[in-house]
Amino acid sequence: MNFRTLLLRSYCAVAVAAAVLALGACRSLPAAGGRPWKMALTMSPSPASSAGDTVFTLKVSDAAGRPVNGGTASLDLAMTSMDMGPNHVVLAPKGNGVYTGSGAFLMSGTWRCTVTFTAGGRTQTESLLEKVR
Ligand SMILES: [Cu+2]
Repeated sequence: MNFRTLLLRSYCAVAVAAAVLALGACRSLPAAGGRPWKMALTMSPSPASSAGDTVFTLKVSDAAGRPVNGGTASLDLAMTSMDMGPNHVVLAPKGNGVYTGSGAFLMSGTWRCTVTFTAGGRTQTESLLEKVR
């Protein structure tokens, strides 16, 4: 195993650990303690592809499960392995706590998708990792 292989393996281990952390944090999100909302992000296609645009759908609900309307929602997309510059996607309100928008993953690989949601003077951010084809 040469140095390059070792580096790649180290990177993969870190990426997997980060993915597990991100997903774990997402699933076990408490409604209280500074995180007022439950946010679920889905993508179409899934997994996302660098060959075309991806449609993002964010569903936001409060601690009681009621949809949160009247907020502003956006996404920032960044590769974990390199700086590709800013990639900001604004999500438009569709009612019933749903916010949608489309954006482009410019390369295949692992991307961090950071959601920022603001309503009633509070902001919550969450991120997940997407393996883009
Ligand atoms: Cu890249």
